[in-house]
Amino acid sequence: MSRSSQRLFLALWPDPRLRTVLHTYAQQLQSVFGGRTVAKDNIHLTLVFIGSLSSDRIDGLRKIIGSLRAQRFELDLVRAGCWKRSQIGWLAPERVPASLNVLVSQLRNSLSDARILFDDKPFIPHVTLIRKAKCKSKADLPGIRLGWSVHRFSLVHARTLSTGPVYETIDEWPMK
Ligand code: 2AM
Repeated sequence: MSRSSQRLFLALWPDPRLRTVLHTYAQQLQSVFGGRTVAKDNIHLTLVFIGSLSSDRIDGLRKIIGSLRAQRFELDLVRAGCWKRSQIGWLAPERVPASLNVLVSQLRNSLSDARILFDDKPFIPHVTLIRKAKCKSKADLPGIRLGWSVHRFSLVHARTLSTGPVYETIDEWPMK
């Protein structure tokens, strides 16, 4: 990737207190699924993965996204699971709030209008807590019930260092 482009995605970023709780769940998941836990500061829920975008288009992207109006919602993370193919252990809601689906649709439409490419696979909201998971039986998993009051979303720059991924928030927007 050239230095004049950045790898970007839009995400919900938990506040530090919730990240700590999520990281505790990550350790519980790890004892069942194996693999390695996602670093506490890296825990998030991806809304749209954009990938590489030329740096000179980022201000335009921020303007477009900043003009959207999004509604707050409550996200109840009550399901834990593991995807063998991607070797990911995750938490997810049982029911996807309508406002979350609306937000993702608005973001995708705005990106399409601006001719910005993104990963358009079906949106399956999940918080990745384990990578390189072995995905054994989840019979031993403790019950999970975690409430997340979502009132902002973020544009994030992803970099891969020798020590692992580093995510830097470029901008964030409140929800009404
Ligand atoms: P994951 O947690 O399910 O792996 C940064 O890479 C974030 O973007 C991760 O949360 C990752 O999801 C998500 N993502 C979604 N689509 C992606 C893609 N095509 N390539 C890389 N990351 C992707």
